[in-house]
Amino acid sequence: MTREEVLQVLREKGDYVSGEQIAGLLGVSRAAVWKQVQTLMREGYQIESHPHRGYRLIAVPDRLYASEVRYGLQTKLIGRRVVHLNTTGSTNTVARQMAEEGVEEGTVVIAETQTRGKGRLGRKWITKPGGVWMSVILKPDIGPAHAAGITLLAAVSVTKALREAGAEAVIKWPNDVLVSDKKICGILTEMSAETDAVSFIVLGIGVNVNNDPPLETATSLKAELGHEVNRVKFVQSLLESLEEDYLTFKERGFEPILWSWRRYSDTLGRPVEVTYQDETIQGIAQDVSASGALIVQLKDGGTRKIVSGDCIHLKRL
Ligand code: BT5
Repeated sequence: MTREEVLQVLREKGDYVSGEQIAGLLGVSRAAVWKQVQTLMREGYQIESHPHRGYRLIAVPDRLYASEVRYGLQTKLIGRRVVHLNTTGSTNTVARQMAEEGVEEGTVVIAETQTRGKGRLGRKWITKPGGVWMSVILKPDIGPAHAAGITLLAAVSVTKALREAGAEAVIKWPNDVLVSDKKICGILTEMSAETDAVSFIVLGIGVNVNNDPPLETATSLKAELGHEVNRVKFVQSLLESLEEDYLTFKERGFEPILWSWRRYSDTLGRPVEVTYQDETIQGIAQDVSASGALIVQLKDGGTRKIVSGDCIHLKRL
């Protein structure tokens, strides 16, 4: 018997339930039930314990525990397994190790804080308590050249979840989601691949939710909405939109995802400055390709296809 099972009984009853009844339902001793109740209380669950009436769940902690995230989660694949850590170096590193050990697709690693949050190209990702820092293990049937498409897909899913939470989110190529022109989310897609096939992808998603924005150029849901949100609900909504988009991609490829991306994109149609491989170019962002590359129209009329780089939105003319 696990504490999750005890928690589930308490949740379903919604009122007092005796230790004896729980013990009977789960086929264990009353002492074993009490032990799990104590563990739950240590984790921050508020449980009232009454000598005659039994136990009653009063409040759940503001933690992204697996038992919270999975409770009521409407997905089949993404989040089948959730691993919660109070703190770790980087959820992407933990997820990569798990993927190498063969963990199933859809596994999610979530941490309350990270000590070495990673951005792209060795940059740092600032991780404050109150945000959502997680990595999802995916095993898409694609070649390594198409992995960037997964970043675009995730940006679409995050944008949908942020909009559902009430923020006017838009996408900046390649891996940022912005609200009020400030970065609310960054995505770090890492992969392990053979020459012609991806063996797994670690999709790292960081969203400033109930934390204060860590930089001038950043914002958070709390800062935008003026109040905190329920992080568990936000993660569930994010995992649900991610599953929807990922299943669409599995069935029909990147094309329908690209259409959503174009709709949510703040980059397309704009003058942009893109830096990649020690080169900086300016032009108008025209489109994205099926593999996630940005197509930029240069002043001289030519076009450039940029697979990965950093993009700055310039003022519209
Ligand atoms: C990213 O890199 O935006 C990818 C961020 C991915 C973070 C998640 S959290 C869960 C998972 N585990 C990890 O270790 N990472 C992933 P990039 O495009 O290189 O942007 C990095 C830049 O964003 C930094 O140089 C800062 O300027 C800015 N930045 C850092 N922390 C930020 C934050 N919390 N909010 C907004 N901007 C931030």
